[in-house]
Amino acid sequence: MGRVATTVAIALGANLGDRRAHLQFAVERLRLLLSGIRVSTFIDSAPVDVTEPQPTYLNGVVVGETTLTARELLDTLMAIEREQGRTRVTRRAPRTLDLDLILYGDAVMHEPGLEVPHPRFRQRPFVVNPLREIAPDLIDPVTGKRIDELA
Ligand code: PH2
Ligand code: MG
Ligand code: MG
Repeated sequence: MGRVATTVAIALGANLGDRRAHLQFAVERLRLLLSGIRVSTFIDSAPVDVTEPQPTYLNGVVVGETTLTARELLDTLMAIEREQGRTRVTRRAPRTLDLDLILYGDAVMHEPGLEVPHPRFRQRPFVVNPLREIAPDLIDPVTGKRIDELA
């Protein structure tokens, strides 16, 4: 009995070291994990919601299909972050690689460490704009809107 594949959106961010290499590393890992992968353009983005000045982010979004559960996918994303040298010093500290689960099909989940849709993604152009580029017709299950209606 196979699990049904779920369409997921993952936001990529880096603002330490070779940012493009870090995002490319993540994309290679995600190619092994997801089927039908779509990768957005990477964009420079000024840090938002940070207390101290930080380097500019490079951000992008990947969309694909997985048979992993949301929790399994989240654990795998964190393992990829660690592989790329991510340490968790303080919340929202500069980082080599950040992989955030934005959408997991039409699931709405509020569990410790696992909130989908990502609660702030609608206000974040560095997520919504790359997502619109590759998947304008995905539906945000909270607002019921298409991504290109959010942007
Ligand atoms: N990530 C944050 C906080 N602020 N700002 C930009 N521009 N890009 C990010 O990826 C980002 C941020 C926390 O994960
Ligand atoms: Mg983040
Ligand atoms: Mg994160």
